[in-house]
Amino acid sequence: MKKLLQGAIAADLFAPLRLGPYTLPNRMVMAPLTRSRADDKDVPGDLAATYYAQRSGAGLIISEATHVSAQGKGYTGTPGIYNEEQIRQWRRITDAVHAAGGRIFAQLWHVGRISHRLLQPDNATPVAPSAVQPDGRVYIDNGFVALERPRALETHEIPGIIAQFRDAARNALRAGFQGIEIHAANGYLLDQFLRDKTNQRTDAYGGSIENRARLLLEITQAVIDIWGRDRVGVRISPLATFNDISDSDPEPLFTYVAQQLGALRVAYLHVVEGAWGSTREVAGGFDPRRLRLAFNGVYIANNCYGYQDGMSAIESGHADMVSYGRHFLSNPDLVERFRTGAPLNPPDPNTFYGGDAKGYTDYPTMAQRAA
Ligand code: 8OZ
Repeated sequence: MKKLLQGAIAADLFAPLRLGPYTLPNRMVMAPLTRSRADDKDVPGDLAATYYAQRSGAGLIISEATHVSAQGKGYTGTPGIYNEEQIRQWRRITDAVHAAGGRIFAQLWHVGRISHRLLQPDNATPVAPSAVQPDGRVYIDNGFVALERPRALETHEIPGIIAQFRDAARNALRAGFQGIEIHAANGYLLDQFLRDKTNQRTDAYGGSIENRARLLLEITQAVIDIWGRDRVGVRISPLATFNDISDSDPEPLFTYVAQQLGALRVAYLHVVEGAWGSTREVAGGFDPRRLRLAFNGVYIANNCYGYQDGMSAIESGHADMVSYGRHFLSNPDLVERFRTGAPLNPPDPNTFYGGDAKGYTDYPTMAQRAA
């Protein structure tokens, strides 16, 4: 039994797994999903408690990306975790998840340059490692506007960024989460520091791989100081180009990141394999197994997995857990459906972002559909 819990012998999606202090009932993770239903003060709504509780059959839920500060915001309708009202509402959400038998980690997020003055406190220019303008648009009020050229953070401002994550991690503890996932993926601030298209700094936070990884590792250590290493995970997306990001040589960069996170012995490494939301096969990419070997801890695979390839990922030892986004979005009882081979509800992209209960809390379980 002990061996099984450690994942050392053959297992499948439905085998329990020991993750830090927790025994997860299965290896299916609900991936972090932006749903854009928070209010204009970045407070998650009441429906969020129902939404997450409905998905408590997941071995682990990762919350939607949650900004650590007002500065870390880049979209309308995303929640924060930097004030009392937000903490109170997150507490209601985590209580609902626990009442339904689930576990939920908070995903902590700073968007960096993927923002706009109109979304920033005092209409300040968005911050980034370097003043490199992203190609892209941002939705504000009723339409899209172009992203702006960000301002490069001064070296003396870096401790303030680390403090934003530290404070948010403390808030998440008070809000009743089971752990933290640090969002270092998909072209947001920490990924902007990692990759050389967006990091052109000449101080200790730019240049070499070691320097570009420094901010992520310092933030990870700051969050560990509050939560302990075994309740902190990190999400990366080495080959994703979403949000106009890339690196000239991603393999050594992300192998180093995986090694260093392994040395810190964090709870898990969550990897968006390939191109976010589309395919795991990317021309000129590298085999994510290298990351797993370098990390040497619990590895969560993500990106377009289904039942069959998810099972194979676990059975072959490629991954310890698999995270599902769209499937969990439209199937609150996804674990049961996979277990029984039941058909899946298709997700409706029109209700992914913003709106109300439609496409949020009204996807039926198998039992509800049968009734
Ligand atoms: C889709 C739309 C808005 C944000 C990410 C937080 O990619 C996101 C996100 C995804 O990690």
